Amino acid sequence: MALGEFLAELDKVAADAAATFESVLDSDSLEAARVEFLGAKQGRLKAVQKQMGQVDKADRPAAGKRLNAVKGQVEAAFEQARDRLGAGKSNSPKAGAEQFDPTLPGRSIRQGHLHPITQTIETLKEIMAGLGFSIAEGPEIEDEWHNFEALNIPLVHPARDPLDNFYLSVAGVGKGALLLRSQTSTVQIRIMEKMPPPVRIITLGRVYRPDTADATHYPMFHQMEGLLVDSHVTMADLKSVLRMFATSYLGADVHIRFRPSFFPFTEPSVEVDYHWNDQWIEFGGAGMVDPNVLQAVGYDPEQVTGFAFGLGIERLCMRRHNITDIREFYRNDVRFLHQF
Ligand code: FA5
Repeated sequence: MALGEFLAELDKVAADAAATFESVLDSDSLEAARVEFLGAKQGRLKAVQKQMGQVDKADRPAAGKRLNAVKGQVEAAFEQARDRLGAGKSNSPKAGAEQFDPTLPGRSIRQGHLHPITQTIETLKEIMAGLGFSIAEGPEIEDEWHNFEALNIPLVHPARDPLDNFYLSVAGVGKGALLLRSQTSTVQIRIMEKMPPPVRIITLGRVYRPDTADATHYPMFHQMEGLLVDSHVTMADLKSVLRMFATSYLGADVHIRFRPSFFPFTEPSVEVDYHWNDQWIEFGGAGMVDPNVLQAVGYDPEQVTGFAFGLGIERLCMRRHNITDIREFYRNDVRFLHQF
């Protein structure tokens, strides 16, 4: 076989490969082209290579050199086509360039915002600051002294039942076993232990109870606790502060009522309800601080009296925003959360 004939054959394969790889539209046709030209057994380059043996011996080095050069070109054309399809992910060779249209309006970035309960906490703080209360804080992991004992809840009291609390299995470092606090009343004790009267604080935060979730209960929820201790504090003060708070947060037309109740750490005690959708719904507990509690923190019940309240923050937010199921707050559905 003459060298010229061999080279012509190679040129034909090179030209066909260049045209084919340039026009492949998708990964299937790319693979088909690869097999046609570069296939190890049946590929066209392989077929030309097999003819090398027929070329005159003297011309074989030149033929081999050219064969290698063409092979390099075809491989480069294949790689180029593969990169083009990979980058553009499109059937059109020029699509990668066409996809950027500077005249289209940009996509705006969705801005996040505070969770409705966090927003509610901020609003409640503002209202209570207006009534002269400052903010206090306390830990969510508590010892039995602050969660029960100092609050006049003795060891035998059913509120301490392991089935009604989230006790922790770690060894206690405080007074008694550790648990996730079941009420923010713990912070009353922590504050009174630290400072002498008068006290006028609120504290807002998470509390935990193994309650079954339903429309008005959740195992983790938030409370706002209030505590006012001074000389001559009366139940009338408690009722007017709660009424002022309720009308500020829920509107002047809200109806609230006080029902006699019992808490070990207040005497007398009440529960507070608001009226909503033809029902009375409880949103908090309150009362006059029991003298035993004042004594436990070293205050003199002959000198000072006080009131305390603990309100469910979710229940307040529900009434204000007309949310009928507490579970909405914790489903993490952005369609709900974005409304606030
Ligand atoms: C208490 O937690 C008392 N510490 C309140 C208190 C403070 C009384 C100071 C006297 C003096 P109670 O368990 O009723 O009380 O809860 C208070 C409020 O928390 C309820 O009225 C309700 O609004 C809310 N709450 C209670 N359990 C849940 C729950 N599982 N899910 C959502 N909110 C709840």
